Amino acid sequence: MPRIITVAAAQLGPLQKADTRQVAVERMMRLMERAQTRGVELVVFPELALTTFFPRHYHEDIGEADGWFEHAMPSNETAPLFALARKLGIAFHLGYAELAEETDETGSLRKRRFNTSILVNGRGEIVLKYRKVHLPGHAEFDPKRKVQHLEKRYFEVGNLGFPVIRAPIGGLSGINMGMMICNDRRWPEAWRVLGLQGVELVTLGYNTPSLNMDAAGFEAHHLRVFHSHLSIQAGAYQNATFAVATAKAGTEDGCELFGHSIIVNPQGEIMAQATSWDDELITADCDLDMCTLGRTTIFAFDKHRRPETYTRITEQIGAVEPPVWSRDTPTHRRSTDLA
Ligand code: ING
Repeated sequence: MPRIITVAAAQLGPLQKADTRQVAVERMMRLMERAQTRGVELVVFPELALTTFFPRHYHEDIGEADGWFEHAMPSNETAPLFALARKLGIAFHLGYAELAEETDETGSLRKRRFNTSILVNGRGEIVLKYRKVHLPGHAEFDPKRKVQHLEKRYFEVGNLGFPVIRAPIGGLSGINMGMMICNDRRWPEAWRVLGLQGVELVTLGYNTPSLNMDAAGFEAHHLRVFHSHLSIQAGAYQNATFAVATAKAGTEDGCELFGHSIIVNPQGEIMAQATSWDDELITADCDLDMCTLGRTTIFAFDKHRRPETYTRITEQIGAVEPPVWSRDTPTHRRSTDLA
């Protein structure tokens, strides 16, 4: 019996600073209703889907930004989306800014802020939560930048790892589901940690500027989308998994975010792509048995991986300078040589 699930990327157009959560939830509900007419069983919404991408705005006092965060989930504003999901029996992935009262690693109870996503099943139950690990940008105001990107100011690094859960979704008794958020998609480590847990469907949302906001140098505009797709297609192929990547797009507060949401299969092929920078639903029928070929041949991790040669990946943070060749440099170095 083929294990087929119909999924959708529910791309959102821009959310302005003045747009309320109700505006965002209404638009997401319309997309979920449209998804239902196409037999969709899982809808993936973007990163920070309830508000404008507020990390582009600087707040001296971080507490002033608390209004951008959800203090509960479901919240009063998101309850109608959960109710519609229950009514239609549709699962969904939602990205939002999470404000939690939680103990930290020192054991002290305090306000903690994360860039979070949840996976909610067709009965409105939260079956998985993920907190963004790779926070791009900077923590302090950067006068050189055209636009700020203050995720390191407003969010802590996610403390839930990259979890995978096998959960019933749609008509299937179990799918190995995993999540990541935006910048995570650029890091092969994130994909591989999910791949090493047998993930079959990675869902992710993103808010990515269409122009390079760093003052660090020119990057040709067409490369923004290319790099996003390259990362997702490579991650899906190299871990034999499907991926649904959903953008928040369009011009928010004068800043352009690109769309180009995609659904990718375990061969790395794009199955569907959004063509607008507005609210748009793209769908695909994913035959999960397609994961089997990759993970039993080229990417049969247990047969081919050599972790003893990968120690640098977990023991180093940044790159180190290589040795300079000289006539008496040995032509090879011991794999454990971390000098
Ligand atoms: N946005 C961007 C992303 O990783 C970025 C930040 C853009 C980093 C382009 C590097 C290059 O897609 C978020 N929200 O992570």
